[in-house]
Amino acid sequence: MSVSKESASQKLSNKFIVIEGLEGAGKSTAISYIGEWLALMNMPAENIVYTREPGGTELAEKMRDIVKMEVQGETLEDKAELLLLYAARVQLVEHKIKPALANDCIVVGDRHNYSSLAYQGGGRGIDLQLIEDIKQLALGDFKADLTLYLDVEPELGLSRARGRGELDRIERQAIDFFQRTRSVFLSLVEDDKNAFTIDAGQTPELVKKAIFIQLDKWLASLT
Ligand code: T5A
Repeated sequence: MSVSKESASQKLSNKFIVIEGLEGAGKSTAISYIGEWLALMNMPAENIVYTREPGGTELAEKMRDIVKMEVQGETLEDKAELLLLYAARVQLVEHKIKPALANDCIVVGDRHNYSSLAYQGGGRGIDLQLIEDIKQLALGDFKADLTLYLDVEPELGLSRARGRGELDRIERQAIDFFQRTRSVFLSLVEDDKNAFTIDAGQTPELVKKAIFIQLDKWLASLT
C-alpha cells in the first residue's frame, strides 16, 4: 500500500465505517478484523469507537430490548418497530457517533441505516420512500463513509446464528423475509459508490482477506 501509516491514521480520523449483513453473516467477526487492520494502520485504540444498532447508548439499548421483546397478546406493529429503530439511531448518532467523529475518532458500526431499508423495507414490505423520508427527518444527510455488506445466503446465515443460541423475534421470520431483506441490501450496495459487497459464505480467512483488500483500496482513495 502506498499510504504511509502516519498519514493513514490521519485519513481515517472522522470516518464512519459500517458493517451490514443478515444474521450470522459474520458482522461481529468482521468488526474484529477491522480492528486488526486499524491497528496495522497505527490507529490508536482510544481513537476507535465501536457501536451496534439498534443500541449503543443507554436509552438506545432500552429501545433495542423493546424491538427484540415478545409480549403475550400484543404484537409490535411494523411501523412502531421502524420508528423505534430510528429513535434508537438518533440517540446513537447524536450522543455517540457525531461526538466521536468530532473528536478525531474513527467509528466502526455494527449495522446502520441500510438495515432499516433492508429489513423493514424489504423484509416487512414498508414503502422504501417512506423509510427514506423518516431517515431524512431523523438524521438529515448523515451517512456512513464506507459500508461493507457481508453477503450470505439466508439459510447459511441463520444456521450459523442458530449455532450461537436461540433465535429472537426477528430471526424467527420465514426464509422469504430474509430473501427480500437480502435483495434490498444488494440493490442498496449496487447504487452506492461507498458501499461494497463481501462474499461472507467463504471461510473466515478469505472473508478477512477480502475485507483487508477493500479497506486498503478505500484508504488509498481517501484524499
Ligand atoms: N434490525 C436491526 C432491523 O430489523 N432493522 C434495523 O434497522 C436494525 C439496525 C439485530 C436485529 O435487529 C434487526 C436485524 C437483527 O435481526 P443482533 O442481535 O444485533 O440483532 O443480530 P445480528 O446483527 O444479526 O448479529 P449476529 O450475531 O446474528 O450476526 P453476526 O454478527 O453477523 O455474526 P457473528 O460474527 O456473530 O457470527 C455468527 C456465527 O458464525 C460464525 C461465528 O463464529 C459465530 O459463531 N462465523 C462463521 N462461520 C463460518 N464461516 C464464516 N465466514 C463465519 N463468520 C462468522
